[in-house]
Amino acid sequence: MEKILRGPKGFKVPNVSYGEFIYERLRNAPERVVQIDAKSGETLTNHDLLKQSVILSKELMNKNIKINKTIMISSENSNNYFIAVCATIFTGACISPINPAYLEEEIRHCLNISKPQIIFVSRNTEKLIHRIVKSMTSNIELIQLDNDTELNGIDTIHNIINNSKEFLIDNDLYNFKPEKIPRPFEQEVVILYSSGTTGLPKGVMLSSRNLLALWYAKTNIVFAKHLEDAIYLILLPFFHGYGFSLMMFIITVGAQAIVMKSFQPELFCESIEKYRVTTIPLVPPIMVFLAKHPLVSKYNFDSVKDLICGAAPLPIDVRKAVQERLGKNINIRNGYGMTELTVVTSVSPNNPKNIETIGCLFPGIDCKVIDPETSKSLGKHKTGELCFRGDFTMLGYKGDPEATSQTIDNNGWLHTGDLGYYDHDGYLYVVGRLKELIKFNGFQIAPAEIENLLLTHVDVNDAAVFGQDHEAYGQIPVALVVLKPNATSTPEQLCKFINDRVSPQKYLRGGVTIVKSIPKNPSGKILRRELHKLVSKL
Ligand code: 4UV
Repeated sequence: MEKILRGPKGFKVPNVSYGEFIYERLRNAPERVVQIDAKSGETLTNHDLLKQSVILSKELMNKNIKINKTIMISSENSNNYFIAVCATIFTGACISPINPAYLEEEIRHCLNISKPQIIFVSRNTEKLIHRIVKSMTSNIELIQLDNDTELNGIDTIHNIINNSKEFLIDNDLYNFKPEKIPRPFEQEVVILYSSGTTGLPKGVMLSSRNLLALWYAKTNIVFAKHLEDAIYLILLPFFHGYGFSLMMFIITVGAQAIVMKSFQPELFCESIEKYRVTTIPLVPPIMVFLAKHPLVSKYNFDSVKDLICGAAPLPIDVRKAVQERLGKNINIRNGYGMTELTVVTSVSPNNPKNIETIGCLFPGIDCKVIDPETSKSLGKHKTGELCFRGDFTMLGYKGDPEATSQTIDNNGWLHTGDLGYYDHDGYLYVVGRLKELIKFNGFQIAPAEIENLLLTHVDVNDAAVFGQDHEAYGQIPVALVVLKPNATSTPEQLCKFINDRVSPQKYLRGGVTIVKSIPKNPSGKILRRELHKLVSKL
Protein backbone atom coordinates (compact mmCIF):
# COMPACT_ATOMS: atom_id res chain seq x y z
CA MET A 1 0.00 0.00 0.00
CA GLU A 2 1.34 3.40 -0.95
CA LYS A 3 1.80 5.77 1.96
CA ILE A 4 0.21 9.03 0.96
CA LEU A 5 -0.28 12.28 2.86
CA ARG A 6 -3.59 13.67 1.67
CA GLY A 7 -4.23 17.40 1.62
CA PRO A 8 -7.62 18.81 2.66
CA LYS A 9 -10.37 18.05 0.18
CA GLY A 10 -9.84 20.22 -2.90
CA PHE A 11 -12.24 22.91 -4.06
CA LYS A 12 -14.39 22.08 -6.99
CA VAL A 13 -12.56 24.33 -9.41
CA PRO A 14 -15.18 26.03 -11.63
CA ASN A 15 -15.02 25.21 -15.31
CA VAL A 16 -14.43 28.82 -16.40
CA SER A 17 -11.51 30.39 -18.18
CA TYR A 18 -9.03 32.35 -16.09
CA GLY A 19 -9.88 35.42 -18.21
CA GLU A 20 -13.56 35.25 -17.27
CA PHE A 21 -12.56 34.82 -13.64
CA ILE A 22 -10.16 37.81 -13.54
CA TYR A 23 -12.67 40.00 -15.34
CA GLU A 24 -15.42 39.24 -12.80
CA ARG A 25 -13.07 39.97 -9.90
CA LEU A 26 -11.85 43.26 -11.40
CA ARG A 27 -15.40 44.51 -11.91
CA ASN A 28 -15.76 44.67 -8.13
CA ALA A 29 -14.60 47.80 -6.36
CA PRO A 30 -13.51 49.76 -9.45
CA GLU A 31 -12.25 52.75 -7.46
CA ARG A 32 -9.69 50.77 -5.43
CA VAL A 33 -6.02 51.52 -6.04
CA VAL A 34 -4.50 48.17 -6.92
CA GLN A 35 -0.92 49.14 -7.68
CA ILE A 36 1.44 51.98 -6.67
CA ASP A 37 4.90 52.41 -8.15
CA ALA A 38 7.15 52.68 -5.08
CA LYS A 39 9.54 55.12 -6.73
CA SER A 40 7.30 57.46 -8.73
CA GLY A 41 4.15 57.12 -6.62
CA GLU A 42 2.14 56.58 -9.83
CA THR A 43 -1.09 54.71 -9.11
CA LEU A 44 -3.31 52.30 -11.00
CA THR A 45 -6.93 51.71 -9.98
CA ASN A 46 -8.97 48.59 -10.70
CA HIS A 47 -10.98 50.70 -13.14
CA ASP A 48 -7.82 51.85 -15.00
CA LEU A 49 -6.53 48.31 -15.11
CA LEU A 50 -9.82 46.90 -16.33
CA LYS A 51 -10.49 49.59 -18.90
CA GLN A 52 -7.03 49.58 -20.40
CA SER A 53 -6.74 45.81 -20.48
CA VAL A 54 -10.17 45.39 -22.07
CA ILE A 55 -9.37 47.93 -24.81
CA LEU A 56 -5.95 46.41 -25.37
CA SER A 57 -7.44 42.91 -25.53
CA LYS A 58 -9.86 44.03 -28.26
CA GLU A 59 -6.94 45.51 -30.19
CA LEU A 60 -4.98 42.27 -29.74
CA MET A 61 -7.97 40.31 -31.04
CA ASN A 62 -7.99 42.63 -34.07
CA LYS A 63 -4.39 41.49 -34.59
CA ASN A 64 -5.69 37.89 -34.66
CA ILE A 65 -4.56 37.05 -31.13
CA LYS A 66 -6.81 34.30 -29.79
CA ILE A 67 -6.80 30.89 -28.19
CA ASN A 68 -3.68 28.81 -29.01
CA LYS A 69 -1.57 31.93 -29.67
CA THR A 70 1.13 33.21 -27.33
CA ILE A 71 2.34 36.64 -26.30
CA MET A 72 5.68 37.08 -24.56
CA ILE A 73 6.49 39.87 -22.13
CA SER A 74 10.00 41.04 -21.34
CA SER A 75 9.88 43.94 -18.92
CA GLU A 76 10.88 45.06 -15.46
CA ASN A 77 8.02 45.40 -12.95
CA SER A 78 5.78 48.32 -13.91
CA ASN A 79 2.18 49.56 -13.67
CA ASN A 80 1.61 48.61 -17.30
CA TYR A 81 2.81 45.02 -16.90
CA PHE A 82 -0.48 43.52 -15.73
CA ILE A 83 -2.49 45.58 -18.21
CA ALA A 84 -0.62 43.59 -20.88
CA VAL A 85 -1.01 40.32 -18.94
CA CYS A 86 -4.78 40.71 -18.34
CA ALA A 87 -5.37 41.89 -21.94
CA THR A 88 -3.63 38.79 -23.28
CA ILE A 89 -5.54 36.45 -21.00
CA PHE A 90 -8.89 38.08 -21.97
CA THR A 91 -8.21 37.14 -25.61
CA GLY A 92 -7.88 33.46 -24.66
CA ALA A 93 -4.19 33.50 -25.65
CA CYS A 94 -1.33 32.52 -23.40
CA ILE A 95 1.12 34.94 -21.74
CA SER A 96 4.77 34.06 -21.35
CA PRO A 97 6.87 36.34 -19.11
CA ILE A 98 10.67 36.20 -19.42
CA ASN A 99 13.48 37.71 -17.38
CA PRO A 100 14.17 41.23 -18.74
CA ALA A 101 17.87 40.78 -17.93
CA TYR A 102 18.19 37.92 -20.42
CA LEU A 103 20.87 38.15 -23.09
CA GLU A 104 20.59 36.97 -26.68
CA GLU A 105 20.96 33.19 -26.28
CA GLU A 106 18.64 33.09 -23.29
CA ILE A 107 15.95 35.02 -25.19
CA ARG A 108 16.31 32.83 -28.30
CA HIS A 109 15.92 29.73 -26.14
CA CYS A 110 12.60 31.01 -24.72
CA LEU A 111 11.40 32.15 -28.17
CA ASN A 112 12.02 28.65 -29.50
CA ILE A 113 9.87 27.20 -26.77
CA SER A 114 6.87 29.53 -26.68
CA LYS A 115 6.87 30.85 -30.29
CA PRO A 116 5.03 34.11 -29.59
CA GLN A 117 3.20 36.23 -32.18
CA ILE A 118 3.73 39.44 -30.17
CA ILE A 119 6.29 40.52 -27.55
CA PHE A 120 5.67 43.31 -25.05
CA VAL A 121 9.01 44.99 -24.44
CA SER A 122 10.25 47.69 -22.06
CA ARG A 123 12.53 50.64 -22.69
CA ASN A 124 15.47 48.47 -21.53
CA THR A 125 14.67 45.29 -23.43
CA GLU A 126 13.42 46.76 -26.72
CA LYS A 127 16.74 47.17 -28.53
CA LEU A 128 18.04 43.62 -28.08
CA ILE A 129 14.70 41.95 -28.73
CA HIS A 130 14.16 44.10 -31.83
CA ARG A 131 17.53 42.96 -33.19
CA ILE A 132 16.82 39.29 -32.45
CA VAL A 133 13.35 39.38 -33.97
CA LYS A 134 14.63 41.13 -37.12
CA SER A 135 17.09 38.28 -37.66
CA MET A 136 14.34 35.66 -37.50
CA THR A 137 12.15 34.45 -40.34
CA SER A 138 8.95 34.46 -38.28
CA ASN A 139 6.94 37.63 -38.11
CA ILE A 140 6.84 38.78 -34.50
CA GLU A 141 5.38 42.18 -33.62
CA LEU A 142 6.79 44.21 -30.72
CA ILE A 143 4.74 46.51 -28.49
CA GLN A 144 6.45 48.97 -26.17
CA LEU A 145 5.13 49.09 -22.59
CA ASP A 146 7.01 52.13 -21.28
CA ASN A 147 7.24 54.87 -23.87
CA ASP A 148 4.50 57.33 -24.70
CA THR A 149 5.65 57.84 -28.26
CA GLU A 150 6.57 55.44 -31.00
CA LEU A 151 10.30 54.85 -31.55
CA ASN A 152 11.98 52.67 -34.21
CA GLY A 153 8.58 51.86 -35.68
CA ILE A 154 7.52 50.01 -32.53
CA ASP A 155 4.02 50.88 -31.45
CA THR A 156 3.32 51.63 -27.79
CA ILE A 157 0.63 50.28 -25.51
CA HIS A 158 -0.18 53.94 -24.77
CA ASN A 159 -0.89 54.72 -28.46
CA ILE A 160 -2.78 51.51 -29.05
CA ILE A 161 -5.13 52.14 -26.14
CA ASN A 162 -5.59 55.88 -26.64
CA ASN A 163 -6.09 55.73 -30.41
CA SER A 164 -8.34 52.70 -30.24
CA LYS A 165 -11.71 52.72 -31.96
CA GLU A 166 -12.72 50.30 -29.26
CA PHE A 167 -12.57 53.11 -26.70
CA LEU A 168 -15.27 52.16 -24.27
CA ILE A 169 -17.85 53.97 -22.30
CA ASP A 170 -18.14 52.47 -18.83
CA ASN A 171 -21.32 50.63 -19.68
CA ASP A 172 -19.58 48.67 -22.44
CA LEU A 173 -16.68 48.00 -20.14
CA TYR A 174 -18.86 46.32 -17.58
CA ASN A 175 -20.58 44.20 -20.22
CA PHE A 176 -17.40 42.96 -21.86
CA LYS A 177 -17.06 39.22 -22.38
CA PRO A 178 -13.56 37.71 -22.23
CA GLU A 179 -13.04 34.87 -24.70
CA LYS A 180 -14.52 31.61 -23.51
CA ILE A 181 -12.10 28.71 -23.66
CA PRO A 182 -13.78 25.43 -24.67
CA ARG A 183 -11.66 23.27 -22.35
CA PRO A 184 -10.13 25.62 -19.75
CA PHE A 185 -8.66 22.75 -17.74
CA GLU A 186 -6.54 21.66 -20.68
CA GLN A 187 -5.48 25.01 -22.11
CA GLU A 188 -2.35 26.84 -21.01
CA VAL A 189 -2.86 30.40 -19.74
CA VAL A 190 0.72 31.11 -18.82
CA ILE A 191 4.11 29.71 -19.74
CA LEU A 192 6.84 30.24 -17.15
CA TYR A 193 10.41 28.98 -17.46
CA SER A 194 12.01 26.44 -15.16
CA SER A 195 14.73 23.85 -15.58
CA GLY A 196 12.87 21.46 -13.26
CA THR A 197 14.98 18.62 -11.98
CA THR A 198 17.45 18.44 -14.88
CA GLY A 199 18.61 19.99 -18.14
CA LEU A 200 17.89 23.36 -19.72
CA PRO A 201 15.05 25.79 -18.86
CA LYS A 202 11.72 24.51 -20.17
CA GLY A 203 8.32 26.14 -20.67
CA VAL A 204 6.00 25.27 -17.78
CA MET A 205 2.38 25.37 -18.97
CA LEU A 206 -0.15 26.33 -16.30
CA SER A 207 -3.89 26.13 -16.95
CA SER A 208 -6.98 27.97 -15.67
CA ARG A 209 -7.56 24.99 -13.40
CA ASN A 210 -4.07 25.35 -11.88
CA LEU A 211 -4.40 29.09 -11.31
CA LEU A 212 -7.94 28.90 -9.92
CA ALA A 213 -7.01 26.06 -7.54
CA LEU A 214 -4.19 28.26 -6.22
CA TRP A 215 -6.55 31.21 -5.80
CA TYR A 216 -9.08 29.18 -3.84
CA ALA A 217 -6.40 27.68 -1.61
CA LYS A 218 -4.84 31.05 -0.87
CA THR A 219 -8.09 32.89 -0.21
CA ASN A 220 -9.60 30.16 1.96
CA ILE A 221 -6.69 28.66 3.77
CA VAL A 222 -3.59 30.76 3.72
CA PHE A 223 -4.70 34.36 3.89
CA ALA A 224 -8.29 33.83 4.92
CA LYS A 225 -8.75 37.10 6.81
CA HIS A 226 -8.84 40.76 5.76
CA LEU A 227 -7.62 40.06 2.26
CA GLU A 228 -8.66 43.42 0.89
CA ASP A 229 -6.95 45.33 3.72
CA ALA A 230 -3.56 43.86 2.90
CA ILE A 231 -0.90 46.17 1.51
CA TYR A 232 1.83 44.15 -0.13
CA LEU A 233 5.34 45.31 -0.90
CA ILE A 234 6.32 43.54 -4.11
CA LEU A 235 10.01 43.46 -4.86
CA LEU A 236 9.82 40.02 -6.46
CA PRO A 237 10.13 40.17 -10.24
CA PHE A 238 6.86 39.64 -12.11
CA PHE A 239 8.52 37.26 -14.59
CA HIS A 240 9.11 34.61 -11.90
CA GLY A 241 6.14 32.51 -10.85
CA TYR A 242 6.38 33.75 -7.26
CA GLY A 243 5.96 37.42 -8.25
CA PHE A 244 3.55 36.66 -11.11
CA SER A 245 1.13 34.56 -9.06
CA LEU A 246 1.22 37.01 -6.16
CA MET A 247 0.32 39.93 -8.39
CA MET A 248 -2.54 37.94 -9.90
CA PHE A 249 -3.69 37.18 -6.36
CA ILE A 250 -3.49 40.83 -5.25
CA ILE A 251 -5.42 42.00 -8.32
CA THR A 252 -8.16 39.43 -7.90
CA VAL A 253 -8.74 39.84 -4.15
CA GLY A 254 -8.76 43.64 -4.20
CA ALA A 255 -5.61 44.06 -2.12
CA GLN A 256 -2.93 46.64 -2.92
CA ALA A 257 0.64 46.25 -4.17
CA ILE A 258 3.45 48.74 -3.71
CA VAL A 259 5.73 47.69 -6.54
CA MET A 260 9.50 48.02 -6.81
CA LYS A 261 11.47 47.40 -10.01
CA SER A 262 14.24 45.77 -8.05
CA PHE A 263 15.44 45.58 -4.46
CA GLN A 264 16.83 48.94 -3.37
CA PRO A 265 17.49 49.00 0.39
CA GLU A 266 16.50 52.61 1.07
CA LEU A 267 13.38 52.57 -1.10
CA PHE A 268 12.39 49.25 0.45
CA CYS A 269 12.52 50.63 4.01
CA GLU A 270 10.97 53.98 3.06
CA SER A 271 8.07 52.26 1.28
CA ILE A 272 7.25 50.07 4.26
CA GLU A 273 7.00 53.13 6.49
CA LYS A 274 5.29 55.43 4.00
CA TYR A 275 2.60 53.04 2.74
CA ARG A 276 2.06 51.19 6.03
CA VAL A 277 2.87 47.90 4.32
CA THR A 278 1.32 44.84 5.99
CA THR A 279 2.70 41.91 3.96
CA ILE A 280 6.08 41.27 2.37
CA PRO A 281 6.71 38.18 0.26
CA LEU A 282 10.45 37.77 -0.04
CA VAL A 283 13.41 35.43 -0.46
CA PRO A 284 16.06 34.42 2.13
CA PRO A 285 18.67 37.07 1.11
CA ILE A 286 16.16 39.83 2.00
CA MET A 287 15.67 38.13 5.37
CA VAL A 288 19.45 38.41 5.84
CA PHE A 289 19.12 42.13 5.06
CA LEU A 290 16.30 42.48 7.61
CA ALA A 291 18.38 40.65 10.19
CA LYS A 292 21.59 42.58 9.73
CA HIS A 293 21.39 45.87 7.87
CA PRO A 294 21.72 49.08 9.95
CA LEU A 295 19.13 50.89 7.74
CA VAL A 296 16.34 48.68 9.10
CA SER A 297 16.58 50.28 12.57
CA LYS A 298 15.98 53.75 11.16
CA TYR A 299 12.44 53.07 9.91
CA ASN A 300 9.09 52.25 11.45
CA PHE A 301 8.01 48.72 10.51
CA ASP A 302 5.05 48.58 12.94
CA SER A 303 2.49 48.03 10.19
CA VAL A 304 4.11 44.78 8.98
CA LYS A 305 2.16 41.65 9.96
CA ASP A 306 3.42 38.95 7.61
CA LEU A 307 6.78 38.13 6.10
CA ILE A 308 6.47 35.23 3.68
CA CYS A 309 9.82 33.75 2.79
CA GLY A 310 10.19 31.27 -0.04
CA ALA A 311 12.08 30.04 -3.11
CA ALA A 312 15.09 28.73 -1.16
CA PRO A 313 15.87 27.40 2.32
CA LEU A 314 15.52 29.91 5.16
CA PRO A 315 18.34 29.36 7.70
CA ILE A 316 16.96 29.09 11.24
CA ASP A 317 19.44 31.60 12.71
CA VAL A 318 18.42 34.20 10.10
CA ARG A 319 14.76 33.63 10.88
CA LYS A 320 15.36 33.99 14.63
CA ALA A 321 17.42 37.14 14.15
CA VAL A 322 14.63 38.78 12.12
CA GLN A 323 12.00 37.81 14.70
CA GLU A 324 14.14 39.23 17.47
CA ARG A 325 14.83 42.44 15.62
CA LEU A 326 11.33 43.17 14.31
CA GLY A 327 9.37 41.82 17.26
CA LYS A 328 7.05 38.97 18.16
CA ASN A 329 4.03 40.47 16.44
CA ILE A 330 5.42 39.75 12.99
CA ASN A 331 4.48 36.37 11.52
CA ILE A 332 7.36 34.81 9.66
CA ARG A 333 6.00 32.22 7.26
CA ASN A 334 7.94 29.79 5.14
CA GLY A 335 6.44 29.18 1.70
CA TYR A 336 7.53 26.26 -0.43
CA GLY A 337 6.81 25.78 -4.07
CA MET A 338 7.95 24.94 -7.54
CA THR A 339 6.95 26.57 -10.82
CA GLU A 340 5.74 23.17 -12.07
CA LEU A 341 3.30 22.97 -9.11
CA THR A 342 1.62 26.32 -9.85
CA VAL A 343 4.46 27.89 -7.92
CA VAL A 344 3.45 27.15 -4.32
CA THR A 345 2.11 24.09 -2.49
CA SER A 346 2.30 25.07 1.17
CA VAL A 347 2.90 28.04 3.45
CA SER A 348 3.61 27.63 7.15
CA PRO A 349 1.02 28.94 9.63
CA ASN A 350 1.58 31.64 12.22
CA ASN A 351 3.68 30.32 15.10
CA PRO A 352 4.00 26.68 14.05
CA LYS A 353 5.11 24.15 16.68
CA ASN A 354 8.30 23.57 14.73
CA ILE A 355 9.50 26.73 12.97
CA GLU A 356 11.38 24.73 10.35
CA THR A 357 8.18 23.52 8.68
CA ILE A 358 6.99 24.72 5.28
CA GLY A 359 3.40 24.16 6.47
CA CYS A 360 0.65 21.68 5.63
CA LEU A 361 -0.58 20.80 2.15
CA PHE A 362 -2.93 23.18 0.37
CA PRO A 363 -6.36 21.71 -0.49
CA GLY A 364 -6.41 19.62 -3.63
CA ILE A 365 -2.83 18.36 -3.27
CA ASP A 366 -1.54 14.99 -2.08
CA CYS A 367 2.06 14.27 -1.19
CA LYS A 368 4.20 11.20 -0.93
CA VAL A 369 7.83 10.83 0.03
CA ILE A 370 9.75 8.19 -1.89
CA ASP A 371 13.06 6.44 -1.47
CA PRO A 372 15.20 7.96 -4.28
CA GLU A 373 16.81 4.59 -5.00
CA THR A 374 13.83 2.23 -4.90
CA SER A 375 10.90 4.68 -5.48
CA LYS A 376 9.11 2.97 -2.58
CA SER A 377 6.83 5.34 -0.66
CA LEU A 378 8.06 6.06 2.85
CA GLY A 379 5.91 6.97 5.83
CA LYS A 380 5.96 9.78 8.36
CA HIS A 381 9.28 11.19 9.53
CA LYS A 382 11.20 9.39 6.77
CA THR A 383 13.28 11.55 4.46
CA GLY A 384 13.10 11.00 0.71
CA GLU A 385 12.06 12.74 -2.51
CA LEU A 386 8.93 14.88 -2.20
CA CYS A 387 6.30 14.10 -4.85
CA PHE A 388 2.97 15.90 -5.28
CA ARG A 389 -0.24 15.19 -7.17
CA GLY A 390 -3.47 17.12 -7.72
CA ASP A 391 -5.01 20.34 -9.03
CA PHE A 392 -1.70 22.19 -8.89
CA THR A 393 0.25 19.90 -11.22
CA MET A 394 1.29 21.71 -14.41
CA LEU A 395 -0.09 20.65 -17.78
CA GLY A 396 3.46 19.78 -18.83
CA TYR A 397 6.51 21.31 -20.48
CA LYS A 398 5.67 23.07 -23.74
CA GLY A 399 6.69 20.96 -26.74
CA ASP A 400 8.67 18.55 -24.56
CA PRO A 401 6.65 15.39 -23.77
CA GLU A 402 9.82 13.52 -22.86
CA ALA A 403 10.83 15.98 -20.12
CA THR A 404 7.18 16.03 -18.98
CA SER A 405 7.05 12.26 -18.57
CA GLN A 406 10.38 12.30 -16.71
CA THR A 407 8.85 14.73 -14.20
CA ILE A 408 5.21 13.57 -13.93
CA ASP A 409 4.96 9.78 -13.68
CA ASN A 410 2.17 7.57 -15.07
CA ASN A 411 0.19 7.90 -11.86
CA GLY A 412 0.26 11.70 -11.97
CA TRP A 413 2.93 12.22 -9.30
CA LEU A 414 5.21 15.18 -9.94
CA HIS A 415 8.75 14.43 -8.74
CA THR A 416 10.23 17.62 -7.27
CA GLY A 417 13.87 16.59 -6.87
CA ASP A 418 13.65 17.99 -3.32
CA LEU A 419 14.42 15.98 -0.22
CA GLY A 420 12.00 16.23 2.66
CA TYR A 421 9.57 14.52 5.01
CA TYR A 422 6.25 15.00 6.81
CA ASP A 423 5.52 14.57 10.49
CA HIS A 424 2.64 13.04 12.49
CA ASP A 425 0.57 16.20 12.21
CA GLY A 426 0.99 16.49 8.44
CA TYR A 427 3.56 19.30 8.53
CA LEU A 428 6.10 19.19 5.72
CA TYR A 429 9.84 19.85 5.87
CA VAL A 430 12.40 20.37 3.10
CA VAL A 431 15.88 19.28 4.06
CA GLY A 432 17.87 19.26 0.84
CA ARG A 433 17.91 19.04 -2.92
CA LEU A 434 18.55 15.97 -5.04
CA LYS A 435 18.22 17.78 -8.33
CA GLU A 436 20.98 19.71 -10.04
CA LEU A 437 19.19 23.10 -9.81
CA ILE A 438 21.15 26.00 -8.26
CA LYS A 439 19.26 28.79 -6.50
CA PHE A 440 21.02 32.19 -6.46
CA ASN A 441 19.01 34.85 -4.61
CA GLY A 442 15.90 32.69 -5.21
CA PHE A 443 16.56 32.69 -8.99
CA GLN A 444 17.04 29.46 -10.87
CA ILE A 445 20.35 28.59 -12.47
CA ALA A 446 20.41 25.42 -14.56
CA PRO A 447 23.93 23.91 -14.40
CA ALA A 448 23.38 22.32 -17.84
CA GLU A 449 23.01 25.77 -19.41
CA ILE A 450 26.41 26.98 -18.15
CA GLU A 451 28.04 23.60 -18.85
CA ASN A 452 26.82 23.69 -22.47
CA LEU A 453 28.18 27.22 -22.87
CA LEU A 454 31.56 26.23 -21.41
CA LEU A 455 31.73 23.32 -23.87
CA THR A 456 31.47 25.79 -26.77
CA HIS A 457 34.82 27.31 -25.69
CA VAL A 458 37.73 26.10 -27.86
CA ASP A 459 39.91 25.28 -24.84
CA VAL A 460 37.32 23.28 -22.87
CA ASN A 461 37.24 19.48 -23.00
CA ASP A 462 34.67 18.89 -20.25
CA ALA A 463 32.79 20.90 -17.63
CA ALA A 464 30.50 20.59 -14.62
CA VAL A 465 28.73 23.30 -12.64
CA PHE A 466 27.34 23.10 -9.11
CA GLY A 467 26.03 25.37 -6.35
CA GLN A 468 28.22 26.32 -3.42
CA ASP A 469 26.51 27.53 -0.23
CA HIS A 470 26.72 31.28 0.25
CA GLU A 471 25.62 33.31 3.26
CA ALA A 472 24.11 36.25 1.38
CA TYR A 473 22.85 34.62 -1.82
CA GLY A 474 21.96 31.09 -0.69
CA GLN A 475 24.10 29.50 -3.41
CA ILE A 476 26.57 30.64 -6.05
CA PRO A 477 27.57 28.65 -9.15
CA VAL A 478 31.07 27.16 -9.37
CA ALA A 479 32.46 25.56 -12.55
CA LEU A 480 34.89 22.69 -12.80
CA VAL A 481 36.65 22.59 -16.14
CA VAL A 482 38.89 20.06 -17.86
CA LEU A 483 41.09 21.85 -20.39
CA LYS A 484 42.15 20.42 -23.76
CA PRO A 485 45.83 19.44 -24.02
CA ASN A 486 48.02 22.53 -24.55
CA ALA A 487 45.10 24.90 -23.85
CA THR A 488 46.14 28.22 -22.36
CA SER A 489 42.89 29.76 -21.04
CA THR A 490 42.97 30.85 -17.40
CA PRO A 491 40.07 30.38 -14.95
CA GLU A 492 39.48 34.16 -15.09
CA GLN A 493 39.22 34.11 -18.89
CA LEU A 494 36.74 31.23 -18.77
CA CYS A 495 34.69 33.07 -16.14
CA LYS A 496 34.57 36.14 -18.35
CA PHE A 497 33.59 33.98 -21.34
CA ILE A 498 30.49 32.84 -19.41
CA ASN A 499 29.65 36.15 -17.75
CA ASP A 500 29.64 37.87 -21.17
CA ARG A 501 26.97 35.44 -22.36
CA VAL A 502 24.52 35.11 -19.48
CA SER A 503 22.30 37.44 -17.44
CA PRO A 504 23.86 38.70 -14.16
CA GLN A 505 22.12 36.25 -11.82
CA LYS A 506 23.96 33.38 -13.57
CA TYR A 507 27.47 34.90 -13.31
CA LEU A 508 30.06 32.35 -12.20
CA ARG A 509 30.49 34.04 -8.82
CA GLY A 510 32.17 30.94 -7.38
CA GLY A 511 34.76 31.00 -10.19
CA VAL A 512 36.24 28.31 -12.38
CA THR A 513 38.48 25.56 -11.03
CA ILE A 514 40.64 23.57 -13.45
CA VAL A 515 40.48 19.82 -12.76
CA LYS A 516 41.90 16.69 -14.42
CA SER A 517 38.55 14.95 -14.91
CA ILE A 518 34.85 15.25 -14.06
CA PRO A 519 33.47 12.37 -11.98
CA LYS A 520 30.90 10.46 -14.05
CA ASN A 521 29.01 7.18 -13.88
CA PRO A 522 29.58 4.49 -16.53
CA SER A 523 26.86 5.96 -18.76
CA GLY A 524 28.57 9.35 -18.74
CA LYS A 525 26.24 11.14 -16.30
CA ILE A 526 27.96 13.67 -14.03
CA LEU A 527 28.12 12.47 -10.42
CA ARG A 528 27.00 15.78 -9.04
CA ARG A 529 27.37 14.90 -5.39
CA GLU A 530 31.05 14.20 -5.97
CA LEU A 531 31.70 17.72 -7.31
CA HIS A 532 31.68 19.43 -3.89
CA LYS A 533 34.10 16.83 -2.56
CA LEU A 534 36.42 17.32 -5.49
CA VAL A 535 36.71 21.05 -4.84
CA SER A 536 37.19 20.68 -1.09
CA LYS A 537 40.06 18.22 -1.74
CA LEU A 538 41.97 20.67 -3.95
O1 4UV B 1 10.47 26.73 -9.57
P1 4UV B 1 11.04 27.60 -8.53
O2 4UV B 1 11.84 28.78 -8.97
O3 4UV B 1 9.81 28.04 -7.63
C1 4UV B 1 9.91 28.66 -6.42
C2 4UV B 1 8.66 29.10 -5.79
C3 4UV B 1 8.65 29.61 -4.52
C4 4UV B 1 7.50 30.17 -3.84
C5 4UV B 1 7.55 30.22 -2.46
C6 4UV B 1 6.50 30.77 -1.71
C7 4UV B 1 5.38 31.32 -2.34
O4 4UV B 1 4.40 31.82 -1.68
C8 4UV B 1 5.32 31.29 -3.75
O5 4UV B 1 4.33 31.79 -4.33
C9 4UV B 1 6.42 30.73 -4.46
O6 4UV B 1 10.98 28.84 -5.87
O7 4UV B 1 12.00 26.75 -7.63
C10 4UV B 1 11.58 25.55 -7.03
C11 4UV B 1 12.63 25.04 -6.09
O8 4UV B 1 13.07 26.03 -5.15
C12 4UV B 1 13.36 25.43 -3.89
C13 4UV B 1 13.09 23.93 -4.07
O9 4UV B 1 14.29 23.29 -4.43
C14 4UV B 1 12.10 23.92 -5.21
O10 4UV B 1 12.02 22.71 -5.93
N1 4UV B 1 12.48 26.00 -2.84
C15 4UV B 1 11.37 26.72 -3.03
N2 4UV B 1 10.85 27.10 -1.84
C16 4UV B 1 11.65 26.60 -0.88
C17 4UV B 1 12.69 25.88 -1.52
C18 4UV B 1 11.65 26.63 0.55
N3 4UV B 1 10.73 27.29 1.24
N4 4UV B 1 12.63 25.96 1.21
C19 4UV B 1 13.58 25.29 0.52
N5 4UV B 1 13.64 25.24 -0.82
